[in-house]
Amino acid sequence: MTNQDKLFATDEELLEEAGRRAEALRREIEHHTYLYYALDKPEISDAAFDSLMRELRQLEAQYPQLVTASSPTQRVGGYVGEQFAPVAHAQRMYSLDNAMDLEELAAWMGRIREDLGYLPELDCELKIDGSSIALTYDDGVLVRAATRGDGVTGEDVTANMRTVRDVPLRLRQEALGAIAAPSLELRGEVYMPKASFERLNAIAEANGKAPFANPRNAAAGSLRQKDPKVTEKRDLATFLYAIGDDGALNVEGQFQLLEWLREAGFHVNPDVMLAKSANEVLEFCQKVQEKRGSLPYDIDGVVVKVNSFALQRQLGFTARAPRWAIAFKFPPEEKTTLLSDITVQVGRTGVLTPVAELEPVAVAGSTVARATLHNLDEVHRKDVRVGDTVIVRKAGDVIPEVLGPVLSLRPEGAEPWQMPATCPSCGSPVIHEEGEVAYRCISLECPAQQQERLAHWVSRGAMDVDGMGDEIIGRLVETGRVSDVADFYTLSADELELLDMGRVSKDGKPIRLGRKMAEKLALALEASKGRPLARVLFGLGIRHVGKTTAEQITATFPSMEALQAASEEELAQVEGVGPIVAHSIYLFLRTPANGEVIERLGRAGVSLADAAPGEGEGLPQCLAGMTFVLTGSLVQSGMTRDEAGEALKARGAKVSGSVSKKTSFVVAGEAAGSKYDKAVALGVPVLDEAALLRILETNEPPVVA
Ligand code: 0OW
Repeated sequence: MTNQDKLFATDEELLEEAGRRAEALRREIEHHTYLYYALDKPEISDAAFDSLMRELRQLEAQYPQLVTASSPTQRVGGYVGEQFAPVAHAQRMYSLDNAMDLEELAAWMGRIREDLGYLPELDCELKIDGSSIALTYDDGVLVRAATRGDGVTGEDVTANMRTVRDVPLRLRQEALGAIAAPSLELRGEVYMPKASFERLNAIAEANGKAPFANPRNAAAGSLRQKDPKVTEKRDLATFLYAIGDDGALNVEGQFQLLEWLREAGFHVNPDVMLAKSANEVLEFCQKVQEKRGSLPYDIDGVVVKVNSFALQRQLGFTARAPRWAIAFKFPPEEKTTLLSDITVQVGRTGVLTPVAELEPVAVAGSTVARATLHNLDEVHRKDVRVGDTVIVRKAGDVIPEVLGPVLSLRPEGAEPWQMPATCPSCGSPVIHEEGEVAYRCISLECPAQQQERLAHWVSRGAMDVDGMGDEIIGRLVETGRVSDVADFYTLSADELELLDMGRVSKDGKPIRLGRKMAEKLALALEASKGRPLARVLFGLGIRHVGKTTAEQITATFPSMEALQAASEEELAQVEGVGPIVAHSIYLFLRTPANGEVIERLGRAGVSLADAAPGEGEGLPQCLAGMTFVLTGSLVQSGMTRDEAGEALKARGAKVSGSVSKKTSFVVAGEAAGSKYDKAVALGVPVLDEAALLRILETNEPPVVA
């Protein structure tokens, strides 16, 4: 229709003309997408392609009724289904049995020859190292994409897969003739090309984010993004290689299926071969292994399939995989490099781990510069020494592993490696217990273990400092304000109030802990000072000393002083404590840094001895002759009513379970019940929780109003 014609055309004629134009543009855009992504043979420039897209978008904006779900403009955000909803696959998605070397591959071919009486044509394909995907097309239009999941049920990732440029939103017309069913489920691998992986990790590291370990993880992670716009930027790609129901298509075998998939507009891997003999298969595997490093995507082997679909049906499946296919896995790639040093990492539980520092070397697609050596026994078993040339490989294609030295290259005078005598993180002596593999640092002041030890100290089973969560501990550690558990007791509410939480508010001001939380924490720390000695012992995090053991020990040794004076033998006498636990306690208490922390705890007022029944162990008996009743929950201090009762008794009070005229005071926590009402009725003075804490803090009797 010329512009002249348009002047006289009716709206219907204009709409019809626009519809024809839109459809022509879509076909042209799909054609060039196919040439570029499926055949890797683009015929027009990106700029020309973009102008076709621009015209189509303008036309659809002018005539919104023309938009179709399969229009190339609808890739991002054009799907309204629920992301990650469970999807039942039309046919089960099997996994593959593995042949770990050429012998096992030859054995598999032997079994096929055995079962069929001859060796049939074998289709050989690269094993793409990505994430399995199933694409469903109804009447040639993409209606759903799902992950493999457990093979029976996957997750709906349609919105994300629509953004992957080489996935056709509708099948090419040329391929429709071979289709024998309205719905087709096609399978393949979605992967991230190596170049995109490197770029993505460079961006992640620049933003201080953790990099992906490998392209497979990156592809799987990109597929599960909530926002398809994020997935779109991840440069994902696909290779299609299977069909759910081979009866839905008029093709006789795998090789032909791959040709149809290409014809239909899919990206199919070009490295495929129809082998006529076992030798051809083995040669293919050899050749692919050699060129693996130069491919623009990760592969982890070769998939060999009986080509004929009829023979595949004859051979059938085992519980988890087809009998007519096998995955030949490449042996892990091995390289040699210099072991320039063996350093030691201190874990959060104090275990010392030797780490191999390597001259960086490319192994199986990524650079390896460090590898864990696990423990001293492993270092000696492999006999690797600083200065050695060592053999490195990726176990399971992910974790770098040092296999051992190239002895002929060992430098003169290289000595067997030893664990350091002192902890690299804090300098305390390193402990190695008989029969144990691990070497440890047991110092309370060890920076590497700080966060873990502090969090343990305040935890419910230990000193139970209500409200002292990991974030606050983290900030106290990061600001250098708290290094060990005794430092907790140098904190005041005023100081806690101003603690910088390391985040800024909308107007750019640093967010601080605040008054309310600061007071709560100060009270909770104060209350924690009265905990039984078993809690203190458990809170110190001594190896092999759990809650129960701690209680058993303090039943025999009711004070820290007695404990510190006890010999290993005396400790080992305690029921439930054997020589190993006794040794661990003995060593812990004799580590200078630990003695110092315990001493500071005592000075800060943390009770280091259990009150013998009735005796106030030095606390002023300011409540002698008074009877208290406790009701409600003491939320502010986090104390249980029993603990509050203990604390009152330790100051000479009697604690009763019921209110009478003889009751001196009722302490009412939150949600106090009938005892509160009775106290009011009888005119018994009622104290709130803050008043209780004041008594415990000042050791002054309450003033009767
Ligand atoms: N990763 C691949 C690949 C392939 C299988 C599918 C079902 C029975 C045979 O490149 N080229 N061909 C197949 O054919 N499977 C592959 O990968 C499988 C899918 C599930 C586990 C493996 O990754």
